[in-house]
Amino acid sequence: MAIDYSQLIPNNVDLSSDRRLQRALEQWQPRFLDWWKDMGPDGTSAFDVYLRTAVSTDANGWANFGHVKMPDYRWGIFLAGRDADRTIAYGDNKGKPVWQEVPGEHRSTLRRLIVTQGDTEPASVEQQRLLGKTAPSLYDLRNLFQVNVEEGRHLWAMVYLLHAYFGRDGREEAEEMLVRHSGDPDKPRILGAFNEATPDWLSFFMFTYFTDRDGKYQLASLAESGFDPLSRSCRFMLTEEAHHMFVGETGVGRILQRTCELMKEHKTDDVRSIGAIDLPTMQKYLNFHFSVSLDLFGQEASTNAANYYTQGVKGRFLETRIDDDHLLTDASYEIDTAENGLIVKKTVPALQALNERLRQDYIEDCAKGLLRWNKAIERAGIDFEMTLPHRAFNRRIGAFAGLRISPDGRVLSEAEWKANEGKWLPTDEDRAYVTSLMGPAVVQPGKYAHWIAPPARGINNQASDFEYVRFN
Ligand code: BYC
Repeated sequence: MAIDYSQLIPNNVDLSSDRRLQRALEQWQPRFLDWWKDMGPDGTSAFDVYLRTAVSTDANGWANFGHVKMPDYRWGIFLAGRDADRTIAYGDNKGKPVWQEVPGEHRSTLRRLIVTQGDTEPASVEQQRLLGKTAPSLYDLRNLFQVNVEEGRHLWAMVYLLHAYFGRDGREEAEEMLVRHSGDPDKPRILGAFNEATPDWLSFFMFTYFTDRDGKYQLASLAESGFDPLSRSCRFMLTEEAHHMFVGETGVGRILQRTCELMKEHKTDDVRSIGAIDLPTMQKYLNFHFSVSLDLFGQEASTNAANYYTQGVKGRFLETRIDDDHLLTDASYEIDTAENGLIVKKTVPALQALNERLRQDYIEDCAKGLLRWNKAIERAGIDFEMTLPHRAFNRRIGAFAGLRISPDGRVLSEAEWKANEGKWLPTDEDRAYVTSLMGPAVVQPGKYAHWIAPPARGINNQASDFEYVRFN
């Protein structure tokens, strides 16, 4: 269904046929816009930004480009098309038709998952609120804003589900989405990574590479849900998510490229003296964002995850492409866990290991970008390799939470950890240095901050000096 942009809330869910729901969402809308004004990208409401806006959910419809003021961005509700024959692919309900309404027995589980998912979306916008002030180029500024408006729209997608299917509780949860705030000591966001600061662009690129990639894996698992409206929302969100990870991968890649160029040009490793971000500091930022993102997958052995699967509420990554019985009642899976202060391998029932299995899929995906970054470093003739730290490094959730583990996976004493922590994670000094490079936003079309290389090509193939943002 094409999207009617003349409506207050653009949508492809035939919202006007349900007046009550439409009214409820129209009441939430001004609160959302107030939140965007107060907590979204600071001081940007007059800017015209070259944004991609979805006009329909088919392949040609979701990438329409034009200059838009962000408060006027057509936030809306888009669900991927319905497959009338879709059945639940796994668990106790395998083979049964998917649910168009929420089954009573799964109501609280589904609500909780939707709230957890929804909470991350405005959280990331809050985390990135001030980055526009120090954008390294108009190209990057535009990408930041694209990510921000899409996270806002993802919130809309989850709020629609809460309003449409969870009655009064759902409406209350939708209100709470705008009351919790990233890093707020009294009302924090639900998941840890979304309460960390994103104060500089290196953090932003690492966040979009690592944390948005958790989004990809969680959304893909929720896209397998037996609750069809959730599945359809997540399928459409995934199309948008790909760009966020692209921003992260190319952003980190462009910083690496610039650093390597300057190392060669000045024949030095000491690039801080010439205003670039040194490779060891980039590795520390990587270690931080990777480990914080690993926590987002939950416990290694989880009965919650087993229940979600058995009930048909949340599946595995690309569930239907996996060649097994999709019941997992007799299967086992080997996980890394901790016992008596040591990292050990343990075979557990596969149903309990679903968080860990998803984490493993995620780790393998993360490694692919590092291969590309390392090739670029090698091509530059520089002897340095970016690596993913061990999955147990710097964890706060799960079996390794109480342990001190080095990036290469050795269990350490507290004293050893303290003596080396500053080599592995960004220190205050590192953060101060990176922050010191974040000058006023670079606003001349085609110009870039000193510490980052230009992109290989423009958005939507625009020329290198295209005016992605007009400030008015
Ligand atoms: N922080 O059995 P477990 C994205 C709690 S990112 C705090 O493992 P479960 C995006 C857990 O709640 C994707 N608490 O739990 C990216 C549980 O509490 P109870 C977001 C945590 O449920 C960038 C207890 O520990 N989407 O979209 O299997 C920008 C036991 O744990 C954490 C989702 O996360 C944590 N990290 O797994 C914008 C999908 N981890 O029951 C957006 C929805 C665990 O003891 N969420 N706990 O009170 C889920 O599927 C699950 O809630 C989780 C947790 C995978 C997160």
